[in-house]
Amino acid sequence: MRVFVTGAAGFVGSRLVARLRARGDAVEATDRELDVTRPDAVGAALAGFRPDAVAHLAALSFVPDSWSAPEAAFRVNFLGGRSVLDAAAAAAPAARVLLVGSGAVYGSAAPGTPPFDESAPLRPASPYAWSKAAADRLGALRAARGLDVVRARPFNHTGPGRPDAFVESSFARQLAELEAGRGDGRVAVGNLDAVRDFLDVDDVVDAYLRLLDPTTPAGVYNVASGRGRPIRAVLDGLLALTSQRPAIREDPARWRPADAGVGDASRLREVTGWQPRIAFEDTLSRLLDHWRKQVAAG
Ligand code: A2R
Repeated sequence: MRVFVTGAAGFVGSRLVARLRARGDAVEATDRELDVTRPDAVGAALAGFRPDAVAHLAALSFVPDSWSAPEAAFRVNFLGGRSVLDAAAAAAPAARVLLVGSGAVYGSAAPGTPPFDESAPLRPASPYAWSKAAADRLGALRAARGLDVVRARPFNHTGPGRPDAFVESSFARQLAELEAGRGDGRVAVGNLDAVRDFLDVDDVVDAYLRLLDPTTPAGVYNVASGRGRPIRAVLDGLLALTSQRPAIREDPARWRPADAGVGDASRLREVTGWQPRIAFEDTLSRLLDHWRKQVAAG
């Protein structure tokens, strides 16, 4: 298959490209050098490559940044998505388009609420989530006009290389630093009662490979474990992997009221046979090892 990937240098995109190439696909891997907010450039690139499938992952992906720069989030995440959809309709109208959105489009629920399935109303609660919800709605409109669009709504995913702006990677980095004798013996945390749904990034890439398959029916798919984990359990999981016993310091800058974001991926499982294969403990272990190496390398 010929696959055109945006956001190919990112945390997920780099792994997706490696998997596609390993199975023999011809891949056009693009990132910042092809600014997705420039429709003409995206159109020319797609017309030149003539893909069978497009995986659109380019985004500004960190939610707090979207509060400080909402225009940028909207431009890249919504208008960038529009560029890709329009370019595909014009230059590769038969291509499967995988539009990677976010489970954040559902907003948040009280801890203990059942997981969101794809029929849950969209209640996005940040500029990031608004921009992803807008792109999702546009994807649905383009699909109604005949474009072969799959909208993915991934929940949290992590693994080695996840930036430490994200909570689980921040904990792992701090513990690796304590092991190396750095820091003040404390780990800074936000609200440990928040509940999130974590997958290993490699399981998410596996889901995207199935969703890129043109025999998978188009539509909308959550990509989620279905299991809510309090952030406290993520910290405990990492503490089980180290002899460090740090004090916990609540960082007011990271603190938010506790809420839950958990997805129901029954549809993805039933339609594609996908299931997560990597135990969360293994994901945390690889994440911590990654940070140990980073810290050792300075
Ligand atoms: O912001 P950078 O310099 O890290 O570059 C990101 C890139 N990107 C763009 N590419 C083309 N044109 C743009 N205007 C543009 N703005 C940003 O997209 C980065 O290399 C890539 C996205 O990768 P990450 O931020 O590492 O996201 P991740 O975790 O791989 O998530 C992939 C998708 C995104 O749509 C997320 O919103 C969703 O999964 O959860």
